[in-house]
Amino acid sequence: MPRALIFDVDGTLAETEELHRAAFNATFADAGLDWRWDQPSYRRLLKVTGGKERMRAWCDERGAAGPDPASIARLHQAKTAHYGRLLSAGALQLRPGVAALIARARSEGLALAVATTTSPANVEALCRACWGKPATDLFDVIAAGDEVAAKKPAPDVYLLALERLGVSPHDALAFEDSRNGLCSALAAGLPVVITPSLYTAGEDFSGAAAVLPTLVGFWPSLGSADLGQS
Ligand code: XBP
Ligand code: MG
Repeated sequence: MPRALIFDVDGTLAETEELHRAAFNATFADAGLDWRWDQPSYRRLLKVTGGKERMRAWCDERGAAGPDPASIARLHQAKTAHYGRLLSAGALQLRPGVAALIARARSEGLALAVATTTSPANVEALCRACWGKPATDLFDVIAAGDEVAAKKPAPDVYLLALERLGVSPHDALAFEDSRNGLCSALAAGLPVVITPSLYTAGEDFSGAAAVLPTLVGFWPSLGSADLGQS
């Protein structure tokens, strides 16, 4: 039985990427840029984790010099504001099984953490939109992409979450939706449950402890080496 559950946010707690994409496109339009990310482009660009890194990759892909790092950071701040507004409009729901798993983990005394590429502001906005509660009411620890040297698939953000939780990887279980996230958690020594999402279905999930369509009915009752529906 794990002592802690560590959740990815985007694609795992909720299908957020279409809202992220809309927020990027609104930001580009506001800035007078002729950039527009359609679904096929975004699928390709999602292999690059992190919004600032994704914009830089887009410029590189087009062979354009693009904005300097400070301008990329300003565009990303504007994108975060758009994303927060879209979330607060209330259209997003948690993926099936997520709320029940987190509620049960809390009631049975497990520690709960987030290990995400996105910002603490976006985690807060999502928790308020989907649970009507601040993130700190739900999660003991939040580890975010800009707090670490290297984003997923590097292990850094999971190692930070483990350090803040004070548990070893063998006593924790990670929940992810993407290959980048899987590689990050595995490299930190964690067993990983995958629920593929809109943009990650069909990726290679070799090494996952389980690949499930949703977390409905999921409870790690037999220990992290033997994961199943209960
Ligand atoms: C998700 C991401 C994030 C979001 C955008 O990766 O890569 O970049 O798409 O968030 P994961 P920001 O689910 O593996 O953590 O724009 O705030 O970076
Ligand atoms: Mg994800």
